[in-house]
Amino acid sequence: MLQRSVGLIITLILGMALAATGGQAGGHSLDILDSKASAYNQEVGHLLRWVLGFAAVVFVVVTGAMTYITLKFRRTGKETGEPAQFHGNDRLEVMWTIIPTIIVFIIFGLTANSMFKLDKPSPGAMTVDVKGWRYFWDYNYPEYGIRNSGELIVPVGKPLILNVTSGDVIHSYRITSMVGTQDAIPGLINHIRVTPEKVGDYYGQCAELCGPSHANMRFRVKVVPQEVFDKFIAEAKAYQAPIPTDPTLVKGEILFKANCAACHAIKGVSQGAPNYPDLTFFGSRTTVGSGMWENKSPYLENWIKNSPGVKPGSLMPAFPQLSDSDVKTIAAYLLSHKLEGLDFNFPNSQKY
Ligand code: HEC
Ligand SMILES: [Cu+2]
Repeated sequence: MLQRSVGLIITLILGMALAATGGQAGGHSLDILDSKASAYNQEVGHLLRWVLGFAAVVFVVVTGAMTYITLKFRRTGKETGEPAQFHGNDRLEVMWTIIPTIIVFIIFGLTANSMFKLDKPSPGAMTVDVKGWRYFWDYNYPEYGIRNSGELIVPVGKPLILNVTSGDVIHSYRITSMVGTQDAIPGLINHIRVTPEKVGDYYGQCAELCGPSHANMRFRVKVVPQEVFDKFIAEAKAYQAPIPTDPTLVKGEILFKANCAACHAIKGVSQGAPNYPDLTFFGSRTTVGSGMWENKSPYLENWIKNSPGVKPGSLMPAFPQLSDSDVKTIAAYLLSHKLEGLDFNFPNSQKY
């Protein structure tokens, strides 16, 4: 018991130290209270400070009273018989009922105030449909007729409404440093309203145990300047898969059509199916395996060759029948599909 308490206290202290230094995770500095990222974080930070303040007062009063009483009434050895006996103290009991009640009402008021503030309708908001599948996230921009998987690209400073749902089991959508979690539940649409206020590459993670690769169900949110977003939309809408002329890419397309097209859509090449990632402009994706690895050699080849081997439980089959050179050829073919002049790889300083 004592050991467990000590362990818990050490964990807490380490956790706080980590939080204070901005806990580094894979090059992303995650900070759920980054007040520049969104109004949501600002409100949460504001509430947290109030609650911590009350908690500190309660802590000092309770431990102070306990220390005082323990010392004042400790056994001295000079006692003669039993000390005076009494039952209860009406004034004290009324106080320790009323004061916490008042504190709870204040916190309730502050919380309700923050919730109303954040729940205001956002005129001119952009809608994105977000759908979780084991183990990746799929995005549709209904206003533009664009689909993308794995990475959500949004403009800075524009209100967003994310319609979050799931195609299979319950997942949960969390953009760590920007906004709170919403569950992705089949047949139900939950909304996240947020205005991203800072350009950058945001780390995201499924937050509901959904199977063996739950922990590997990641994603990125790329908050880009409006003009970059406009360019993205224009290019994505007009996207035409290049007709391969290079012999490697010609072979790549044949291999892709034979092995991959039943599941994966590439606009103009294959229909695919909605429950598998869209690979239309995969060359512009910064990660492979749903936020797991950088989208480059050898990660991409390892993924194509044996996806369940590198990501346990992946619903993409392994392809032992493909030779290493075939895999390279397919990788080159996939990477040749990209949006020109757009780079969603941000410098280190802009990862959250
Ligand atoms: C039975 C359906 C199926 C087939 C066939 C299939 N895949 Fe996949 N693929 C998936 C699924 C499911 C995922 C998502 C897995 C995950 O992230 O957990 C995926 C993910 C990917 C990704 C990563 C996408 C991203 O954004 O991270 C690439 C690249 C990919 N597949 C390429 C291929 C290639 C190349 C082939 C053919 C050699 C192929 N796939 C065949 C189902 C399939
Ligand atoms: Cu999940």
